[in-house]
Amino acid sequence: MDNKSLCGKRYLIYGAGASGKACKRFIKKMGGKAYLFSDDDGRFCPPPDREYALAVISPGIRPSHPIYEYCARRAIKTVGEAEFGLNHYDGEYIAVTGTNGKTTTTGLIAGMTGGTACGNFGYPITAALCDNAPRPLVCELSSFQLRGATVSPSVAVITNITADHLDYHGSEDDYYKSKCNIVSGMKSGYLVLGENIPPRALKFLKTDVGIVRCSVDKIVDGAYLDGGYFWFCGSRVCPRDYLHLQGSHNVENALLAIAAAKCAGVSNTAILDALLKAKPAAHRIADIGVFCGKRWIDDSKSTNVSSCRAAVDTVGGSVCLIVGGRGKGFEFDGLFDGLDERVEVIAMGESALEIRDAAIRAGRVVTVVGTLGEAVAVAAETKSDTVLLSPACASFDEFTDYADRGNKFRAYVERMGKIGKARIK
Ligand code: UMA
Repeated sequence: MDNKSLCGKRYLIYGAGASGKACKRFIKKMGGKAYLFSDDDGRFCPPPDREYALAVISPGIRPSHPIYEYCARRAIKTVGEAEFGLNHYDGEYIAVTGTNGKTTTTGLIAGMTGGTACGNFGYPITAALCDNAPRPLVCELSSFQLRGATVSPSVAVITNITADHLDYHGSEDDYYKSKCNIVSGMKSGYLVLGENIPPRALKFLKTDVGIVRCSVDKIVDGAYLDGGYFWFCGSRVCPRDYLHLQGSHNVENALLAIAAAKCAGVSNTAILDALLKAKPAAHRIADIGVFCGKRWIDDSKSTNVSSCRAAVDTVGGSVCLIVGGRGKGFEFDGLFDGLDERVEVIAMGESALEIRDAAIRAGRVVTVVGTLGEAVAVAAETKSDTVLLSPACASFDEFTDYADRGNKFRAYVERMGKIGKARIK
């Protein structure tokens, strides 16, 4: 790391969440001066005028936020916190993006390589640098973090792509382009590609690095499943049964992780050890237990239609699905497209009426409620074997984030179990 590069310089940081705070700590550690700002009561207050070497912007700050105009008028260059951190990291790193499966894949690769999962994973990259976290860094990068960024991992992974975060990106193409920036600075190394990447997104993928494929149902030049074993480029890696994470989407995640780890030179022993130890990410198809005669599952981490449908596919029997929250600019028709009759739907939150309209178009009926508490109470009265919270929406209409939503869901369910009736306020 080039310590001198930050020394004595002033940095404007915008966004006082995890990224902004970590970035401030990092800049100070590196001898720079950090000035941290954020909206006050939801309103932009222009930071005091000073000579800033650079403005480091947190990922949740939208491209339309006035801080960008503020910086443009003063000719202050802007950079995202993740790119800023990676620009000051002298080691090799693996980067993972995609619409779904990024967190699980990132965690698996970190386990296999003995490195540190960071970035959108919930541990800012600048925090990992401050903490001298074990290498290699395995960086989960969101479309927010990749928008306009140049990064150069030694191995890049794109798990899959379906349109998401359209409220932030403004168009599907902007979202696809941002995701494809994962290879923007790569001169060598490998790009591991999942199977589900639409041609409209692939056209933004301009790279000469080696492409490694992954497949659950055919033999490809990369990682695949065959005869009950995981394979990589014609060599057996380990039995598929070593993976205890539920669902076919997790087999895809494991293949992506195996491919990335093999590209990084990891041994089969380290790979199978990591697969054996893998635990599901928090709030991702997490079994809460049996209450009021039904199983309750927390999949609060699902914030789009495809992850919700993947969760539904992992649950057998009759299912009461709780969906809704803050929409992200996409349609909900995909939620009902071919949805099994064994699934009944409760729609909650800001997007409940939009979901109801999509259901009507598909000839289905949904129950509309206001809040998660009401949804839990209604779900408890249904005849379904399992209640699955898999919202396919952001959480910010009622909660601070998806973890808060998942924790409150568990608390409502456990409380209901204790009082023995479905009355939640
Ligand atoms: N703020 C403003 N004005 C705004 C928006 C935010 O002032 O218009 C300020 C507020 O002070 C607020 C702070 O910015 O406290 C929040 O910053 P942030 O939204 O960038 O969030 P961080 O706490 O820094 O967390 C971010 C990621 N959040 C987002 O991208 C929204 C976290 O991903 C990530 O784990 C963390 O950095 C560490 O890298 C979360 C996420 O929801 C899990 N990601 C999205 C997703 O996975 O779908 C992309």
